[in-house]
Amino acid sequence: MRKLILLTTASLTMLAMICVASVSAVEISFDRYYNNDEVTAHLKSLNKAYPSLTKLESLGKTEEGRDIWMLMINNSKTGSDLDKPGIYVDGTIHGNEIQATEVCLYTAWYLLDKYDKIDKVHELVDSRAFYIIPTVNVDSRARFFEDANSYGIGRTARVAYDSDNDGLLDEDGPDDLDGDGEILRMRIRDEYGGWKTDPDDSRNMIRTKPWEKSEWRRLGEEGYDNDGDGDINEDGVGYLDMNRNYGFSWQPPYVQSGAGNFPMSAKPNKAISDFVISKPNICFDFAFHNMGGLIVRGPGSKLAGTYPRSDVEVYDFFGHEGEKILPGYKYIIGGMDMYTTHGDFDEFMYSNLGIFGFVGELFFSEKVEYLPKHEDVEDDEDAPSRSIQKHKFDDFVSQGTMFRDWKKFDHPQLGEIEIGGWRPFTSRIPPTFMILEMCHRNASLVLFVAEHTPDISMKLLEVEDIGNGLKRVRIRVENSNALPSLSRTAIKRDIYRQDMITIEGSGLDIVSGGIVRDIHYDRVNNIDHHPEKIFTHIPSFGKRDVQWIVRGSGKATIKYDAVKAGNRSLTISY
Ligand SMILES: [Ca+2]
Ligand SMILES: [Ca+2]
Ligand SMILES: [Ca+2]
Ligand SMILES: [Ca+2]
Ligand SMILES: [Zn+2]
Repeated sequence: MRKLILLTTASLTMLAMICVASVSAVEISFDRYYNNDEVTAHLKSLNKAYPSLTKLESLGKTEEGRDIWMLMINNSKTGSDLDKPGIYVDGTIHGNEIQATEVCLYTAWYLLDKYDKIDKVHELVDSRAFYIIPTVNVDSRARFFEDANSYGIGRTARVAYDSDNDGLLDEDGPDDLDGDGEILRMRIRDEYGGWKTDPDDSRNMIRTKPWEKSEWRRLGEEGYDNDGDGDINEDGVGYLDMNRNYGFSWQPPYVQSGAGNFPMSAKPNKAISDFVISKPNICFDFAFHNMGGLIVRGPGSKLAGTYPRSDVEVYDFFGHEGEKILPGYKYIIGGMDMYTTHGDFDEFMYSNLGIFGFVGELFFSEKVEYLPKHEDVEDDEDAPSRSIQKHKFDDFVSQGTMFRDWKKFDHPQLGEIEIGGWRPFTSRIPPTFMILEMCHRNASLVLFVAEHTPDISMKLLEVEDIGNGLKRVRIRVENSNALPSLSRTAIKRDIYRQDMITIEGSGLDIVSGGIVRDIHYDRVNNIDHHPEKIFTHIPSFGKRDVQWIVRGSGKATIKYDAVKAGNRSLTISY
């Protein structure tokens, strides 16, 4: 018997060895939504399974004392993260936009799990640093799972605010009247209420025409008048919108709703801004939200001005490719094509720190509509309304799990009402069977941008004897990728030191040095002081030619040292 067990163990080990190539060190299935404890556990497992590739750090505590986790993916064997171009990814700054966390978690998992399986991923992880903060608004996302909730509740930071100026803070938010664990909608019979039952589907309501009698008035989310002031749900939790609380062109709440009392007043905002400032190597940031199926760039408001042409070209390069990686998504400009925002993360990153970035608005409502072919709908006036199509999708694809039909409830303040509507994990959030594709395609855009962080190479163009014991040394510094070593905004606003190209060698006597302005006309911008040290930047898919006039002969080392594009060196003989 004992022998048999040993034999079985041995064959199991062998089987495990055979399977090792396809097995994941950390198994995470992306067919459900994970609550905060589960997300934390996944991050800890990834960190434990990939100790030399990851560092898991709490950037600080939220208002309710939860950790704000940041998973750094950087191969410590290939150097410090600060010496590599960095990509920043975060999600769920709006606490009810929960799937953004899954996209971040998937991106982290994919980079690590595929490190030894896909050459391209291996190369990316070895040469770039990734900073992934799956959940910014940890408190509200955690409560989205824990509390009675609705798809529309939980955008705010957990900072009390007197929304109705009655001297009481957060005294009257929605209540789960019928105790089913969900906050749905209320309606009451009212012949002047503006709504009637849809004859095509009794679950649906449609607006009445001005001359028609109504059946229903809509009363918003379930709730009582908790403080007896005559209003229901007039002052729920918050409202501080962390994506209006960042420090570029912050505007007070009477201009920008949800701005908070001062910039970075919410704890995650302060923690994250301190963090990004400590990582000047970040070249690009992604902030995932829902919804709309959008790839959004700034400017988010007129106060940010217009972006320089060369930076717009970089944005367009990624945006247009992004629309193909993410079918159905549109690449847009936030402040022009959507609405004006002040104090948002994206503008803070670009206008204050000169860092390119996208807001990813995950998921769009057409994904949960029961659409016949698009052309048919446009020509067909009898096509069912969008809300009926959503009901049909629920009936036939989600098996009726998305909507709760109206039922009577005896409200102590309103009398007989009805409660029903779209349930919490619907509407802004895709059904669970759609999670994996959403995650993979969005992670693919992150990887595409990561591939295009500046990749600098140097080559010797010439060492030319120009007489009188002098030699002309020319080198070319090239960037084969789309992201420049510094954005135009970073250069214009002098946010970072520029890239440094130095030449040194024992006995090297440098007469002059500078950037070759025009190689064909032989024009050089010589610098006045310290010609051994030249400051510049390398454009998107561009180059810089550098020249030194030196005396004598020997060996010299040329070094390129950049804040966002890493370091390179080249040894030459002259
Ligand atoms: Ca109040
Ligand atoms: Ca309820
Ligand atoms: Ca009230
Ligand atoms: Ca009140
Ligand atoms: Zn959002």
